[in-house]
Amino acid sequence: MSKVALITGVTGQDGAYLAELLLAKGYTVHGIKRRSSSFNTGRIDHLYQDPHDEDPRLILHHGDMTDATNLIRVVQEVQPDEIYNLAAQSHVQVSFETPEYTANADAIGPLRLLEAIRILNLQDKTRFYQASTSELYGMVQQVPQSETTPFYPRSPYAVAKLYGYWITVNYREAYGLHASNGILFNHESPIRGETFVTRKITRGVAAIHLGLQNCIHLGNLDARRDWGHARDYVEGMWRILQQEVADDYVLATGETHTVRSFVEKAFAHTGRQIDWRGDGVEEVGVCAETGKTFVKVDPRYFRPTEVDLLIGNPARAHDRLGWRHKTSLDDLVAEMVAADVANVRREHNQIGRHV
Ligand code: NDP
Ligand code: GDR
Repeated sequence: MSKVALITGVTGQDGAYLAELLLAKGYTVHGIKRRSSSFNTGRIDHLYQDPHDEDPRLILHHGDMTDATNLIRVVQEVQPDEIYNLAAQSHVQVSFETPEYTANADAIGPLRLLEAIRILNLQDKTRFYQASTSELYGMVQQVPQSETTPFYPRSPYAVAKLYGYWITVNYREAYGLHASNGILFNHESPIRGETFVTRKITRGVAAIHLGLQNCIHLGNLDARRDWGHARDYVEGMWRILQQEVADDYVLATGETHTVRSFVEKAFAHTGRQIDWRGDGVEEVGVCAETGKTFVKVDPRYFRPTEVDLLIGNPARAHDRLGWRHKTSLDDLVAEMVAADVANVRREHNQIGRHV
């Protein structure tokens, strides 16, 4: 009998990579997707089979993290061996604009799933993974950040995820659930959402390279992040749920880089060197060859409270899970820029403007 997994957030970046990984491992994969007025399954269309096929291995259910009855019904129907709770309003800046919704989906959402496991008496069968985040560390207390570093969340998103983290720990301790947190540092890919900084940069670099855009507008260039590849991190999620005893794990590369440095690396892949002039909101990135301004700072993208420095210590995951990130930042940037040059070219060719 193949194992059965339920992935919330299956239409997102991580959901797509995880579904692919679990299908390759022989799982039957159920995913929850939101109803949308337009198609929202672009990231998993290549994995999806006609539901009328005899034995589909990827099955989608409509649902929402804010709807407890729906979640209970789906969990009851699926009877999963493993639940990966990846669904969330995952954009930090957007959480300042939609704090209550973010709390409902990102904090109470995991509670609803944990309760579903209890209500349905699945605590001996179903293992639970909660998508926790390095944003929990927020204000820098100590670096590198590990499972024992104190939390100090700095956004409504991070505060909501703090509840998700602790309710997962609490249900493990109170009811003996096999429930684990992956405290994942930033991970990116060619299918990263377009409004996260890495993808915004690689799409912008591609459009500038093809002569379709003049400039990228960014916020805080000094923020430092520990960026890995999503493909490597979903492997870590799976390994976390294969442990005999549930626990919490940091997944990170152990390196940190500024947003400014990510910009330089991305432009370098199109043969452009960026020189920086001015500082603060006046800072611009100028193309060394042409003198054109390719990057401008726009305070609109500054956050009311920022997370300045993230660098993870993945020693526990190395030792206990045998997990290591495989993709270097340079390879990640190269893959993202190449994919976006192809994407932007295709989009423009489709509307008859060949580039
Ligand atoms: P994405 O934003 O790409 O995907 C989020 C997924 O959640 C999408 O499928 C989205 O659906 C779905 N979703 C959002 N709100 C709801 C809701 N109310 N009900 C049901 N589904 C919902 O995020 P990632 O794949 O990058 O991240 C996966 C998880 O990991 C998230 O919980 C995120 O907070 C967390 N995380 C991510 C990190 C990263 O660097 N990527 C690092 C640490 C944690 P739709 O497609 O319709 O929008
Ligand atoms: P983050 O990712 O907030 O770390 O959350 P994001 O890519 O949005 O920001 C990273 C850093 O870049 C700075 N920045 C900008 N960010 C965006 N989005 N747009 C800009 O124009 C811009 N300019 C500078 C930000 O201020 C920030 O410091 C991501 C999400 O995937 C979360 O769900 C996840 O929990 C964490 O990573 C780990």
